[in-house]
Amino acid sequence: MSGKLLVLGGGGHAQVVMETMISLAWQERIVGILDADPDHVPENPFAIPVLGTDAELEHFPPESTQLVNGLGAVGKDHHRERLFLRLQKQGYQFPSLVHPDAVVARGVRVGAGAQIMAGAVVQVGSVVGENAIVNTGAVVDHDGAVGAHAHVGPGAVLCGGVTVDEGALVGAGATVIQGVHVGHHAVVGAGAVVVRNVANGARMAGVPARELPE
Ligand code: JB2
Repeated sequence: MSGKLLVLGGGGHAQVVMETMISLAWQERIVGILDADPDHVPENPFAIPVLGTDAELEHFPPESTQLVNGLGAVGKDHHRERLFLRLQKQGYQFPSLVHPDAVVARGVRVGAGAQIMAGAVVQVGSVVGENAIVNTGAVVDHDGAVGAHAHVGPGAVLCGGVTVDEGALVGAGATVIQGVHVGHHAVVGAGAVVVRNVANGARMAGVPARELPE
């Protein structure tokens, strides 16, 4: 892989993304951070400069520059997902990011821009979709499917054969038992234990997890 790399967003998730990029020895290629609010980006320990807003992309065409999505929060407006899709449509490529201290079984398919962070384990037969996050220390056991733009939070566990559809969030430390299906853009709260299928867009919390009212 070659070419310049820009990080989108400079907040909490971007710090983890940048550490992963440094761990992959990509530092020579990282030219900077673009952020919607460039004056309030916290300093990063890697001395990666903030170049301005996404308007700066006009100086970094897709032919020479690849992007890394540093927005983490899934949020109601699906901003991380929309930003990825808009810039992908403009021709930008998003390399997948697999931390050298993640364990990814042979044959696992990892989509464009997917991010698998330090200490995560993705077991045999699984698929991680484009722009999805398997965050720090999360587990996707055998035959799992993490849909495009979905986020498996830090320390969450998907048991064997779990499917998490597009744009869904499984919060930190949650457990989803084997074979369960989590619908698209559903949200599973931190620490929940999901024992039944989750409807599209539902919000679940508790042990065992129950659907929260709108
Ligand atoms: O359209 C945008 C845009 N919208 C917001 N383009 C660019 N280039 N940047 C954008 N941003 C910027 O993303 C915001 O101005 C802000 O600096 C950054 C988001 O940072 P924040 O720390 O608020 O959220 P985060 O998504 O990086 O991290 C959250 O989610 C992670 C998964 C935190 O809760 C973390 O603790 C969590 N691990």
